[in-house]
Amino acid sequence: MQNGVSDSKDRIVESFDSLISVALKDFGISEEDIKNLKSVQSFKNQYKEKHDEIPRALLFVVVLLLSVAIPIFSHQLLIKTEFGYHVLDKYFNFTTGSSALDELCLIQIPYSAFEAFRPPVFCDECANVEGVHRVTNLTHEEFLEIYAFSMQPVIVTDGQVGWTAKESFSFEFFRNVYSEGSRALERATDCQFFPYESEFQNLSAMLNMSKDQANGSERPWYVGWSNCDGKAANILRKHYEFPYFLPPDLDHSKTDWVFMGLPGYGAPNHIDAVDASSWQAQVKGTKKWILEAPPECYGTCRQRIEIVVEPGDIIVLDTNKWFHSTLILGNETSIVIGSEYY
Ligand SMILES: O=C(O)CCC(=O)C(=O)O
Ligand SMILES: [Fe+2]
Repeated sequence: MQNGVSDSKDRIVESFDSLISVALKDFGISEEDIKNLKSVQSFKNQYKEKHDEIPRALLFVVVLLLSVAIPIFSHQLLIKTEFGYHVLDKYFNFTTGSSALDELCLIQIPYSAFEAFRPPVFCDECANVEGVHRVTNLTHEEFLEIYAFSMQPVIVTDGQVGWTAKESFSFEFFRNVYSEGSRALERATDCQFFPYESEFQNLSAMLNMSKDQANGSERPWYVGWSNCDGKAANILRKHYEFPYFLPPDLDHSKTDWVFMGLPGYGAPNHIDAVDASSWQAQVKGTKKWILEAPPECYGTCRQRIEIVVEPGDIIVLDTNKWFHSTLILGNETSIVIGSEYY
């Protein structure tokens, strides 16, 4: 069908050309006169428009590639590979005298772009997930087989037995964990800070809030941060252990995360781009998690799952595949410590 149309267009062009050569040779009309004829100009314009369609489509693809796909691809190449990291480090050293580590958060992809281009979830993984399991005495084998690398979330209710975190962790505790000058207190890429529902730009500002604000009688706050300070990590680890159900051969080398804030607040709905699933120990306070299947799995998977995590629980879920938001319930400030595992 398409070929038939373009064949007949080619024939029209051929006949048009032969008419013009007759006019030039036999009737002695000049080329200039022919060009100026209204009908010739309109025919040429129509022909040009048709031929412009392909270059325009090509131009669109090229612009799309240049403006979206290539920046995202190069971002990933630079951030996620050792070679890319080396290149960035050299570049930042040369231009600003600082390291790539300190500068990387300046070139993070905006969340909306990341979300639009995230890899789709393979919906078979959530098709049988009806809710969040609640278990105790979870063995390494069961954890590996059912939960470790699946979309089935689980709450382990005896996960914090023997920990002293519950007695020790508080706003004051975290204020004292970081010594002055700690790189965790300022902006740095390997120690991320999520201000969520707060006015704070970094961990330092958060830990320096007034006592009244900390205890909830002033402005709201709910924040999360990854701990990149080795000294602080050693202090934190005196008060918790790697959850007993995580087999030792899983890689636990990822940094700790802390999420902390007042009742009534929480993290807005989002999906993560971390490298693995993670565990979160609810040390204090009560947190509601709202999980949503990604849009590509609507109709295959349960669209929304809500679950309340109590103090003493550890929740394990893949935050790269479930959209999630949180809300602190009750009266107690929520304090959570967690990490990723491979
Ligand atoms: O604990 C929260 O409020 C949010 C945590 C979160 O988004 C995560 O662990 O990926
Ligand atoms: Fe998250």
